[in-house]
Amino acid sequence: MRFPVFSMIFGASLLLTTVLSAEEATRKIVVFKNGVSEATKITALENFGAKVVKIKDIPFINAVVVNMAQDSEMSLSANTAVEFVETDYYENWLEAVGEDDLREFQTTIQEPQVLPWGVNRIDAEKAWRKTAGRQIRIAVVDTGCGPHPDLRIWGGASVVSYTESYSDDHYHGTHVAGIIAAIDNEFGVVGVAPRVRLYAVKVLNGFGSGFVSDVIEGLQWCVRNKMNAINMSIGTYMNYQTMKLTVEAVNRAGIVQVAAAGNSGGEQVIYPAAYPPCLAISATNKDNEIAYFSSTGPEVDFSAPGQYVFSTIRRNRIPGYGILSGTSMATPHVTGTAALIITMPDPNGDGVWSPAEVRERLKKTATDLGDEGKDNLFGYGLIDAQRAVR
Ligand SMILES: [Ca+2]
Ligand SMILES: [Ca+2]
Ligand SMILES: [Ca+2]
Repeated sequence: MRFPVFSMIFGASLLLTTVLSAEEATRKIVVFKNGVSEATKITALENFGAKVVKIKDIPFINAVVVNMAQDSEMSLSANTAVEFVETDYYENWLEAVGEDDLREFQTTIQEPQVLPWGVNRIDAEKAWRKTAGRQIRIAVVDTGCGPHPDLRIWGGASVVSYTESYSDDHYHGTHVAGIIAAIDNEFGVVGVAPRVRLYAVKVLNGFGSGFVSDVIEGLQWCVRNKMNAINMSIGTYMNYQTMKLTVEAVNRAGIVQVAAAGNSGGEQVIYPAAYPPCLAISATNKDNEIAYFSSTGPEVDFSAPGQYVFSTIRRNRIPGYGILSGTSMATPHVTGTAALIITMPDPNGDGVWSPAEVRERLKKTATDLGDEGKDNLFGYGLIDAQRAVR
């Protein structure tokens, strides 16, 4: 006879806590129209009563992230203050290259320092006579970076919910960071631009997953903290309007964005690389051929070494070194080269390298590969750091 009583109390408490069950609730990014006041935003959201729970603000694209019932999206979209509503999916932003993922992980100190083949191939070490990227601010938007004895990290941020730390609890971000900026010392490896100021922006968790709003928030941090260039060795097949708007706004802020074309092995470049403001990077192998895993397509701008790349690793809190393959590894070769370029006098003499000026310099100095001229595999060709700063 006690069962019905228990059931009634249980049912009542369900009603009191929230209307949303895990199945019904979905994270949505609500983008408001320009000029809409804070009060109007709150009213628009409050019209959904208990159904809307504010998660975070993204003033950068005039948006808030909310939890709301799936069936409320249509009515909220129709609100006059609202531009559009998009689902804030949680997904994996790293596409591992099957059997070529993390080889030869070593925790012993690598001595003496080695010049990784990719850094050597783009002749970055020959560019260092002129510049090693001093004072240029580079953000790695990824799983976090380090700590690692071969990386000097100047700062950063974590936008993931479970930690304030931008330390890497995966290994991807640390590997990418080493390709850009591993220190020129007696041990380990050396990056393309070893004197840059490296910033770790942690937008993905230890599984390489995150919400699109986390990536957007990370890019917002890059603008607020005046980065010169952003490395995005991350991507998705989803074409989020919010992500596109963000990439366009970052470009207007004058920040160079370099992104991985993807590891599908097919003709589909992932986002954000496929958005016009981003430099989309495909991967080459040691024979200057397109790597078998590299995504290709008309959106590819440049290619860079991406197979069997040796760099810094941090795994299970232990720093070391290891080999990874992917367009994720090609991308930081270009970001590092962009950093070298930005230290040089800019073409139109206004003292600032616009993203368009950087793109043009890379285009003029790349080594054409494959079919003559720009093509879907290599874009304008293989990056050449030495020529880029000549
Ligand atoms: Ca080193
Ligand atoms: Ca300029
Ligand atoms: Ca070509």
